[in-house]
Amino acid sequence: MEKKTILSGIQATGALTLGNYLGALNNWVEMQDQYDCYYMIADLHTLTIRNNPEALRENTLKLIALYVASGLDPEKNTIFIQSHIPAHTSLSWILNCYTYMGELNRMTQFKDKSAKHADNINSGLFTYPVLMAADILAYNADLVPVGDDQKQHLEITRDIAERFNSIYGETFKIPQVYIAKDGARIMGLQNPTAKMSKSAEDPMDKILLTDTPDDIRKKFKKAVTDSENCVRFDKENKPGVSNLMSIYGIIKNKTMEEVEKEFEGQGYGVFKTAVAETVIERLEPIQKKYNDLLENPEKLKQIYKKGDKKAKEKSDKILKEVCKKVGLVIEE
Ligand code: ATP
Ligand code: LTN
Repeated sequence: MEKKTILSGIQATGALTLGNYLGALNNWVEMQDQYDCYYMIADLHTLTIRNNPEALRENTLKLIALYVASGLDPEKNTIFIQSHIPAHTSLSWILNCYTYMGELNRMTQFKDKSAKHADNINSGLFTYPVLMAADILAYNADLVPVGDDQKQHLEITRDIAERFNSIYGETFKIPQVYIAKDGARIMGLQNPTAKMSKSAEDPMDKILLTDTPDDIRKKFKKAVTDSENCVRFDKENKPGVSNLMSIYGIIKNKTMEEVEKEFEGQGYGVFKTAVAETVIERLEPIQKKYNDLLENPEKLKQIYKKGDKKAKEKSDKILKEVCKKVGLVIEE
């Protein structure tokens, strides 16, 4: 039987956080054997906010290194750069003409990012979900593994695909969102009621995958908890402790009850140290591989060139079919 197709991506906005790893990358790694996987660097999406051009270029390559260092095997996965594949922007334009302003206006990410970047509410920020829909539909992806915050973008992708199919006949597969139960939403360490975000200003709020062991220890030590001093899972009333428990549970593969039992009668000091050491242990081999890869830019180039080629072949075919359906003259 043919393998199902997966597509996902991460923006090249800077160093990845533990939230990106546990919510996205870690799950991708687990899926690489069962599916035909396409993982891209969403560099075009990154342009919706102002970037230093040199930093964006550097972050794109670093992100490829991090994909591989986190366990994505370039032999098994198609790892590529979004801007290298013209089908994404071409399809995005076409899909724009099948997307309503009202739908885009409802996107919470647009509202959040407009509030955050009030001086630069550009139309790319508004049509961001349409480019994302194009990323997914250009590969006829069956499954899109993302964190909880991207669910709404998947819903609009499905709506656009269904609308197109109902006008032109079966063209796109309707993709399913895949949100892993654990790790769907890792929260900030200083503000555990908001997600841990790589663009957060406060460095103490986020663990970066490139943080040193000492940074990690310091950040967990200062993580916001509560005054109960009891390791108990209660997201509502104990968001800080519950978040730390989730992090620990995912890495150790333990349920929340098991974590509660393990730390029964012990205070937050012991618990925080255990969480920090667990994270350090998980990140150590990733960091080593990441640093080795960064010293070998030729290898990184080989990886994305190979991925680009395969991604282009697949997406060109689907784009062509779409162009044909809407009435564009195509070269056979
Ligand atoms: P930014 O702060 O630049 O908006 P981000 O940290 O939210 O970035 P994205 O590039 O938007 O990261 O997301 C990459 C992937 O990581 C997505 O699948 C997203 O759902 C997931 N992700 C991001 N933050 C978290 C988090 N705190 N918990 C779980 N998953 C997350
Ligand atoms: N919007 C996503 C990144 C992204 C993506 C995609 C994820 C761009 N295109 C296609 C899955 C599929 C984000 O910010 N996490």
